[in-house]
Amino acid sequence: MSSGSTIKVKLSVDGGTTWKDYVEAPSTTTTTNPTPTPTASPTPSPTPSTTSTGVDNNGISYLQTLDLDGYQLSYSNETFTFTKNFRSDGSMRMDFKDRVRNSVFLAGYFKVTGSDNDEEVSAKMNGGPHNDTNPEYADTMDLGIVNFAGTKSRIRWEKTHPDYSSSISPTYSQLPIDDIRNKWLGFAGLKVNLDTDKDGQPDKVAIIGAVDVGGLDTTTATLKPVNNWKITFKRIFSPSEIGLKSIYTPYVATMGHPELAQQTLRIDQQSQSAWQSTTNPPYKYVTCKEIIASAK
Ligand SMILES: [Ca+2]
Repeated sequence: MSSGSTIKVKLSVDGGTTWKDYVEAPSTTTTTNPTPTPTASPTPSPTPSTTSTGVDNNGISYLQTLDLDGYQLSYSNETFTFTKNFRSDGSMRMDFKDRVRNSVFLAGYFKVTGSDNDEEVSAKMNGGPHNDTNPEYADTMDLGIVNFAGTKSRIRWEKTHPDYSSSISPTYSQLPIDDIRNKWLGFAGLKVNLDTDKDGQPDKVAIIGAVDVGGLDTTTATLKPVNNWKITFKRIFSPSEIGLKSIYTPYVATMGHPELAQQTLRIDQQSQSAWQSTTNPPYKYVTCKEIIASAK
């Protein structure tokens, strides 16, 4: 933008020579080089550290299972790497020990076999190691996402290994679903801390189980998740209902052993050799993610 500038010139105003201020009128006829409007350099989009919409690297939806309760779930700290704990007795366990996650999402797609209708796909959340060395470290929320028959779900508390509480039923579910065996289906377990009175501290815990009854799209070579999720277990617990030593973070983390925090997906009565296959094992897209619930 050009504007008048004050310059001193000699003007003959009184027959002599007198310094007068002369203000140059802004030019309207010549376009001087306009100051170039700076092109806004786009702020580079950082890789989002959390996300609430879309799907993960394998096509699993970032589930919003507490939408109707007024919470948005944000996902972060994802891992797709787990410790294979595939046992000869048929118990297949996928252990995530990479970090403490106070609220957690566990999921995977499995082609389950087995004759026992009441075996189940389970998610062991908010816990620690299960062994006889420190049996009190277990302190686990053990969610039976669904039984093999597709008719039941439950949660139990394992305060000390191997002592379980009695089973607690969901307050909401979309069960029954079809029998889950001999087809690819998705299974998810969530433990979510909730701050219902908005004082910045968690005061309730939502436990949710879900099954992608659409399973994997076999018409695509990449077998993408269909994401037709049905709730198999949903209940929001007050702390007094949870028979554990530590509710909002794994007990081992409160005992100075955060490295022992563990989340596990477990399915019993499976074929160990099938699960050890390097070419076509009956599991895919197994993942563990941290969740944060925020009031909408
Ligand atoms: Ca609170």
